[in-house]
Amino acid sequence: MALTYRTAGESHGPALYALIEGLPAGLELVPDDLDLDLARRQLGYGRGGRMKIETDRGNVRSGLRHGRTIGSPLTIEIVNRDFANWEQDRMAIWATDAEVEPITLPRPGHADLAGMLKYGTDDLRPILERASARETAARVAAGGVAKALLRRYGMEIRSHVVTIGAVDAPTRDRLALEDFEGVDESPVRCLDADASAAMREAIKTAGQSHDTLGGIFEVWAFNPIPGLGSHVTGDSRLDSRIGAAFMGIQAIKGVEMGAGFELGRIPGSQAHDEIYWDEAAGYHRRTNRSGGLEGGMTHGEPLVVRAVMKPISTLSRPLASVDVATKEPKQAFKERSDICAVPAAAVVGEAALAFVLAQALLEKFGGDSIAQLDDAVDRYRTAIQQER
Ligand code: EPS
Repeated sequence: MALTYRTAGESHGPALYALIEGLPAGLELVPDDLDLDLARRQLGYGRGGRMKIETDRGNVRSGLRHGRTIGSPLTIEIVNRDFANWEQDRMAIWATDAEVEPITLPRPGHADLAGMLKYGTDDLRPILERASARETAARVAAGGVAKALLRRYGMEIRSHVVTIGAVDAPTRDRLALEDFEGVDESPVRCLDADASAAMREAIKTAGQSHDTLGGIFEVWAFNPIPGLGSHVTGDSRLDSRIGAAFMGIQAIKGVEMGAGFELGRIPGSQAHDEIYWDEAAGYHRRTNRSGGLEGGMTHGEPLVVRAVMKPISTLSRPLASVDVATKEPKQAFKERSDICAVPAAAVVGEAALAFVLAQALLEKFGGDSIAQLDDAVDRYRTAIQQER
């Protein structure tokens, strides 16, 4: 059975849910596999008031017994504490006598207008509730499960923020797993102390001028087993799946792997990663401009994915819009939001990459139980070891 996940839940509804199918039986999980990443997603300088209300925790509702998966669908619930403030009126589940004014002033950059047209609603609330990046809490919980599976085979995922607004961190090419140790201590999850301070300042200034900021983050997967993904079809190339997973994150407008768009500016002699072999390291590269993928397959160097997040589209000094009820020009709707959520988006990116890699792992090695998966991975590793 293929590994898949779905999420459900509204931003101000009772809870968010992730439903994961296709996990092998016998995978050990502990609450921290879900909760540490859920807490990391809530951090970052520039988050709004909502993060003070919520303490996101993954409540497992099915699929786990005595801390191990049993092969059945795994359901994770993340309660929205804020629902208590909405359930009487704006987000009442059942028909209510409460007076709730429709919101008719769509925000430029948000799903509001297109969603209203598509779903035939004169109120943008039902659109924004599901479009909200609050949904990413459920993805992060699913990613925590994927990370636990990958960790068993030595694969580790990390992320850092490289740009916020006009502030770029110095470029770092060959990062090691240890380089990420202190990244969560930076208020913007940036590896460079000076850039971190400048990014924080930029967010503060943006907030003071009623503005918002986007940025760029990078996600790394260390020690990928070589040969995950495939060159044989477009949709089995890992590049295409990683691209889709990242572009599917709210507010992401571009993705690149390795040297990405820079590869269009340099000749082939400088673009590709030359191949070396020695007894100790086996096949290896001294550069990683491919970002760990050739022909849609992992080749053993770390995966490096970079994504750009546009600035949050809820502005406290709103942009021009149109009242959908009257067609009069008006300023867009405003509501509590973040000034910058790029540090959180990087944690969501980790979950996206982890899930794609976990899918590729199970696709290649199969198995209904962890013991069967272990055997298949061991056999393959022995076989490619002999190649070294
Ligand atoms: C978010 C929760 C939301 C927003 C943000 C992300 O909470 P609220 O709307 O109640 O303030 O802070 O959502 C958006 C950026 C958006 O555009 O909707 C979260 O948990 O990440």
